Amino acid sequence: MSATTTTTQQAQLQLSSGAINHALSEVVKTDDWSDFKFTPIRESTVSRAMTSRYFQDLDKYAVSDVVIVGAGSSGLSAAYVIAKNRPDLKIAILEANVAPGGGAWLGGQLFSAMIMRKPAHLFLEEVGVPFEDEGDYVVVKHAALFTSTVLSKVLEFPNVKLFNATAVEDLVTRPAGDGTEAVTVAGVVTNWTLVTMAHDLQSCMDPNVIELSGYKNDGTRDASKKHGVILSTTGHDGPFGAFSAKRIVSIDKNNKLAGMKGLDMNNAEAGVVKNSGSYAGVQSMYFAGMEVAELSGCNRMGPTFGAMAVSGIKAAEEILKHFAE
Ligand code: AHZ
Repeated sequence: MSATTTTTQQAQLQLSSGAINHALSEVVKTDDWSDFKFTPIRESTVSRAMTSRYFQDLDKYAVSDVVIVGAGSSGLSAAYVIAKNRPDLKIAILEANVAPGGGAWLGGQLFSAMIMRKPAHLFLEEVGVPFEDEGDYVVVKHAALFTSTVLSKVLEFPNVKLFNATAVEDLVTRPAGDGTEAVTVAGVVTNWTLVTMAHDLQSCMDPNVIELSGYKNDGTRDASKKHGVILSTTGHDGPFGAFSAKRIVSIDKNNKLAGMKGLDMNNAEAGVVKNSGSYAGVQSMYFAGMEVAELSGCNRMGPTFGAMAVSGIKAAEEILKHFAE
């Protein structure tokens, strides 16, 4: 404790007059806050505390083992499972929005409650989200409780970095090396979202990249290492949504974007889960969540979120198997 801190605290140490307990009770002993002070700080110290860490993270995650594109309910669920099982993997999450969470801050339309069909409630139990049990389905009292809980757990893992306000605007590709025209993904092309949205207004705002692990300087695979993977969970089509699905079908000549079908809860949730995971056409590419519906032509489910968590878990399991083999 610095001398200044001690002086500040001593000045504030007065006899407690009431029984109100809060985090500062030991520092502020009465309800008179007139002398309250913070420890001193230079403005530049605040800048450096943020920027040094951010640039260290950019450096550390310039080569990542798992790149998750999109921090909605499916991407965050997958991130949780991968980070929990493999603390040695570097996991970068890219989220175009300032606020991570995608559409899972509300249960549907403007309603608070989030519905999950069983057995997705087992994921809620694991991460510690309380719910009401309605028999075949469960209800979380507010979707924000699900999202904030999973998000907080994911961000606590030391091997996860969330880069928000950062859009993926292309994929890094390399020849698959099998003598055909096939390609593999080897990273993502990133930019500040506001720049991505304003490219037409600026003459040149070149992007940055995050490369997948397991490549040599000449761009060929290092056979002695496991190569990294991209998991795309950018949701259904929209201003940003279905980003990698749209890009990948323009790269993979053998596939077409099937397009999300109309709402059918029962078929949609099973369909998204079954079709989530690795993408057959392009090595190292995985999908989960509603982006799968666009890619594989599944129905949409509307406001039931079980398939988001479970497709994230399934894709995570396949990715974990890849790194375990
Ligand atoms: O901002 C997007 C959102 O947070 C982000 N994203 C999209 N494109 C991106 C890009 N770079 C970086 N190019 C990008 N981030 O991806 C996130 C997607 O979250 P989401 O909640 O939209 O998708 P999800 O598949 O995880 O959950 C979908 C929830 C839905 S939609 C639906 C229906 O319409 O019927 N039903 C459910 C349960």
